[in-house]
Amino acid sequence: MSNSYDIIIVPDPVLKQTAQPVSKVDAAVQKQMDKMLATMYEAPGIGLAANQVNLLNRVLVMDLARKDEGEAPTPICMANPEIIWESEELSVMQEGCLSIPQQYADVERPARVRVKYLNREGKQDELEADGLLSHCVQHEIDHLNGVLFVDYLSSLKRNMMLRKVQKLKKQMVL
Ligand code: GNR
Ligand code: NI
Repeated sequence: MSNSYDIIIVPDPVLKQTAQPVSKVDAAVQKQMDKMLATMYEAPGIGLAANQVNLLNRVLVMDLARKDEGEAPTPICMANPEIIWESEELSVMQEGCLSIPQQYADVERPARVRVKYLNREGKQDELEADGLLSHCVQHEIDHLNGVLFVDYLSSLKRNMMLRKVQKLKKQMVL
């Protein structure tokens, strides 16, 4: 009956798995999207992918509105997202991940992307994103492909961050 999911923290095999396309956006998928949004807002974070809540369908949610600064929510729900265009220009931004708590690193990605997806109503839609939204949607699609932002770092940095999260888990700081 809970209105939110538990967020999976590294290491967990579900975070390395590829999520499968949804055949249609039915009531169950809409309910999942709503519950993922609630989970993301509660965390709080600006994006959440199905793998992070132990589900392996290609569903993600995002909202970059600053609720703490009084902005109205601007939820974006996507099923079966596909990057159909990416800029040659690259962008470096500091990223974090709810599945790798309290760890942050610069990640380089295409600066702008165009994404095709099914929206919450099951209709084809497209989003062209730049800046933080571009990093976020690419970060979430990576999750659906079993890829984490630390996978772009050197193994030294990656292992350091993963060890820090283990230590946090053991100290029960979470
Ligand atoms: O809350 C989040 N912030 C963030 C910042 C920069 C780039 C990507 C993100 S997504 C992250 C939430 C998360 O882990 N989504 O998978
Ligand atoms: Ni993440």
